[in-house]
Amino acid sequence: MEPEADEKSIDPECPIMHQKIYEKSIDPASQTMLQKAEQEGIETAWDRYERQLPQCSFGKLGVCCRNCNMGPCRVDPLGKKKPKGICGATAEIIVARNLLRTIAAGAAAHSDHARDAVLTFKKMSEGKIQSYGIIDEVKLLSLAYEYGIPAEGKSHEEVAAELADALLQEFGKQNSPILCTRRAPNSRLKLWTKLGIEPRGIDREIVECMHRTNMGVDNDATHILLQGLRTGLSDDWGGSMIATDVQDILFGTPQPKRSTVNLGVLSRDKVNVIVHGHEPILSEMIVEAAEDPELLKLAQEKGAAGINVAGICCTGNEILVRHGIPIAGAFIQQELAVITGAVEAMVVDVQCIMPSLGYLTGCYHTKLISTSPKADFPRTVRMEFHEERAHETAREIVRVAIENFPFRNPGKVNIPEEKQECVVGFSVEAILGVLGGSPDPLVEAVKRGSVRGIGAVIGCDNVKITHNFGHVNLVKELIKNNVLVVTTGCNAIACAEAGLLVPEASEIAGDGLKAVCKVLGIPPVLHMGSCVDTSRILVLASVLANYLGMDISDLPVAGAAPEWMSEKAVSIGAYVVSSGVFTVLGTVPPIFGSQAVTALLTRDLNDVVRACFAVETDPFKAAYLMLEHIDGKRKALGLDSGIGYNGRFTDPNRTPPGLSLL
Ligand code: SF4
Ligand code: MSK
Repeated sequence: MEPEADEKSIDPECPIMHQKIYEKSIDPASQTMLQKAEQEGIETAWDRYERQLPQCSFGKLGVCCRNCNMGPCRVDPLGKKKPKGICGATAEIIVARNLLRTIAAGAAAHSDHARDAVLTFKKMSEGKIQSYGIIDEVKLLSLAYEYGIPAEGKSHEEVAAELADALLQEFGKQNSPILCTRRAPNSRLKLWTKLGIEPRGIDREIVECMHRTNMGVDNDATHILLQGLRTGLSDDWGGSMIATDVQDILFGTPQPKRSTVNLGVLSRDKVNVIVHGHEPILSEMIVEAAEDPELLKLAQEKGAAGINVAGICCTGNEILVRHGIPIAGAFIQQELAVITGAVEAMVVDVQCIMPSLGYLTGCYHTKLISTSPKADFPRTVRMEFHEERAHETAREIVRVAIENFPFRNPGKVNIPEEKQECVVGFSVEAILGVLGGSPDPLVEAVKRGSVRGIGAVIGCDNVKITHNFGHVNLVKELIKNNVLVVTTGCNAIACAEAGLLVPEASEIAGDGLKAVCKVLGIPPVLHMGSCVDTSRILVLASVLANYLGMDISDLPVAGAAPEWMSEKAVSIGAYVVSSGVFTVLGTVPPIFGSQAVTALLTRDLNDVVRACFAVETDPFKAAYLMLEHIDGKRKALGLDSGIGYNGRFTDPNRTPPGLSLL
């Protein structure tokens, strides 16, 4: 494969192995920090990955089970030597059970995040905490309306209190369905009901997954996987959507704004405070504390020019899309940020935080501050965060960072130059606003073929694929072919780092998309928020489908997760496909130990939920698959599907997705 321009950014003078750094990341800022790590003898996730190789092939195929203590059992996927576990479980059963547990874990992470957001919302509405308030009153009232809560004659706080109780009930409903699913088109809702996968209470679905996969319970792969779809749906149309909505009420619904991303946002002369994790309940308070005049004065007294807050991962995305606070990097860059030697404090809450950070920060002056009652890590400064003392704790955290500034070792500081402008904050409300209040202009652009379709590209980074290679190349291929891209999570950060989140990026888009972006003044890639905000993408799909009177699966829309790694991404995959969107996975899920499960997920699901997965590690081929799918949907709608193809993948006789990996 010929390297593209953005792959050739290695310093030719670098004394260490160019190819190795090149294979780790295509991002120049990350490459600089990887060189620094090697020169300083600092270990990163890539080094630990190399030491893990070869990774266990049973694990990769999904055919190891330790669900009871007769095991662990590892079965032979070809059924020759050890075709069954001790209890008689086949590869098919084991792969399906493992997948169900993964979905449950991912859904639990998203929805427990949502639960905490609702509990904060409830305490705020009852006047028990002072640090939070109602910022988006329109969203409060519209959500109350959805939940059947009359607002007349009540204060906003009273409405919020009733709404909080209604939202909390969504977690524990025993038999009745959760309500956010009503945003989906009727056809989808009917299909879920017919299949018996309309989700009940979010907690109930997750617990049922654990029950079903307990030794000797559910042992039919299809039956097991249907519960996986239902649990995924309870995540998106329950947990994730609730988290997004409540956070919008508390902190504001994102609107387009400019900011900057990448390691170069760290400051040479200010106190650098990085917030990393997922919950804006904390990061919002850190942002406020960093503007406190008393703390700014203290920073000056310590020799700093100010206080610079930057994000990593999705808590970074939350404050980026709402306030334009810069992002220092995505998941895989968390260690690289510390390696700059310029971070006074890395403040973490939950999810996607590497336990390596405590050891790594010990090599620099950085303080790793863990804050969540649920999550601690080796070698942290523990400063537990509770909403009742939110302001005070945030101020104490920022004070610790300031006090640490004089201990920065200038000899160890190397902040990469690279920082990239971006425009972010495209909530569904913001997108409709850009369109003038109605989906019509976008629908018309799709009908004419100026916009071929919509690509939803999301998900993490993964050391198994060159950092940003999958994200950036897949998205570029899509926009070159006139597909408007919506993005969340670490894909959004990757796109921002590659300069794809500015209106000027439409210059590399196809002519149709370029013209639409210019008229609307938008980038060809729209940043919709954190990984939990993937719910916004399905709300947008529902708005379009409802507007057109069709199902989500009829739309020229395709999804992808080019570098996914988290269990949360598996839950997202389950709900996106169950909602009717064909989705390409860019790293290989542990399902190929069972041909039956693989065939179900990559083909037969089409007959069940009218969408399925593909697995394709080459981002150029993945883009081609998405375009093929989008064109197929266009054709079915009677729209022009002969728009042509402008890309790198040209092999029409490719092996069907996934099957080459069996
Ligand atoms: Fe082995 Fe069955 Fe126990 Fe799994 S549940 S560890 S396959 S005996
Ligand atoms: S942070 S879940 S690595 S998107 Fe949401 Fe990024 Fe994936 Fe974590």
